[in-house]
Amino acid sequence: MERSLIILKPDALQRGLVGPIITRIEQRGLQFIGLKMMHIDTTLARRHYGVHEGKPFFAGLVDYITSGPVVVIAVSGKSVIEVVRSMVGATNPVKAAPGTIRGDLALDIGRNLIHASDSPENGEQEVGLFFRPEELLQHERSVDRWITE
Ligand code: D4T
Repeated sequence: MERSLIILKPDALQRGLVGPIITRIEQRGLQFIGLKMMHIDTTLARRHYGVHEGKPFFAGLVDYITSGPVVVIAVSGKSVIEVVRSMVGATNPVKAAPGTIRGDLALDIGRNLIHASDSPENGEQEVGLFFRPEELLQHERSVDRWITE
């Protein structure tokens, strides 16, 4: 089982796109194990985007992700990293395929609506960074046998 951290970034909330984006993820059959609204502070933003420290877009990225409330979601399942990344689309919405979240709903790399973990290792690390263990509710769903064989 993999875990992925999804962040619906401040533009998703401001634009009223939380519902439509969550609906896409939920309708795919993915299992949510954690979900909350929060305001990311600078310390957490710098940790989360630490790999980009020193790059020209780093300051703008931290400003953007800390500019308002976000919704963070932890999802769990087989191949969930690849499944969610393919639903999200390319980092730059200009290059994101139609049918993806960014390809349908976003236009600018600096306002690309959503984050999703890019490897199983980063998924574990990021879920641990944004959720306390007691906030994660792994549970059985009776519908799962109709979603995975
Ligand atoms: P996030 O991490 O926000 O889900 O985006 P991605 O995983 O798709 O892409 P990323 O880590 O490479 O980039 C993080 C974040 O930085 C912004 N960015 C990126 C930017 O503003 N200019 C750039 O040139 C790049 C590469 C967009 C996403």
